[in-house]
Amino acid sequence: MSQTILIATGNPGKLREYSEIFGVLGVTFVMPADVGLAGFEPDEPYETFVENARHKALAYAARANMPVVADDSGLCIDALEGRPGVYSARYAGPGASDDDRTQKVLAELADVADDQRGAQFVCVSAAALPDGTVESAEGIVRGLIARAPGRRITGFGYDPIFVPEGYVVPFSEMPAAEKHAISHRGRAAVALLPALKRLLEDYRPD
Ligand code: ITT
Repeated sequence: MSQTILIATGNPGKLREYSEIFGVLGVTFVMPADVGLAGFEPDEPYETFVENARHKALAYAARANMPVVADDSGLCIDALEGRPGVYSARYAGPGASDDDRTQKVLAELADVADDQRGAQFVCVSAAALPDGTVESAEGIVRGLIARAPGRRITGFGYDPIFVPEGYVVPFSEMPAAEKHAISHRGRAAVALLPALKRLLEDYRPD
């Protein structure tokens, strides 16, 4: 695959992860700042990951006039009836940090027993063309919410409190490639790949 794709996100953690995931797959990519879209923030008006991901991808593709990959993702906690879910980025209000959001989640789960701390990261990865064509795929990874945050060595966001099923350390303490091999984003990106290849084959720049 030799064409250029815009990794369409304002989140530096996601940017790095898509660069790593697609780097392995041999795709050429550019970032929003490379095409004059640093600071572009399409709205996320929907209640589902898939609708928001497709909407975001289409908004970036129309603005950048090139193929894009975007995602909508978040942490869905069983004991919180799926929260923060699609509100993961905004969970502790405007101006809050990743640490503020993880602390808010830990406080909400303070009285929740160890065997009730199940959760899943969900990611819908969407590829879009400027003509309005859009494809998407979902990835999920299940795990447990830790009692206290681990060290922030890799990853971003809620990684220090998410211990994937079958592991004893949180995502934030795993080598990046090991996270991508099982993560919601890694799985969504790999599942999207056949459709992404088709889109790029059909794409004719105007
Ligand atoms: P863009 O819309 O610009 O892509 P965003 O951060 O606002 O950036 P989302 O609305 O999809 O993106 O929010 C996803 C949030 O879910 C993200 O900000 C993190 O808080 C959390 N999240 C998603 N994937 C994660 C991961 O792999 N590790 C840790 N937290 C993650």
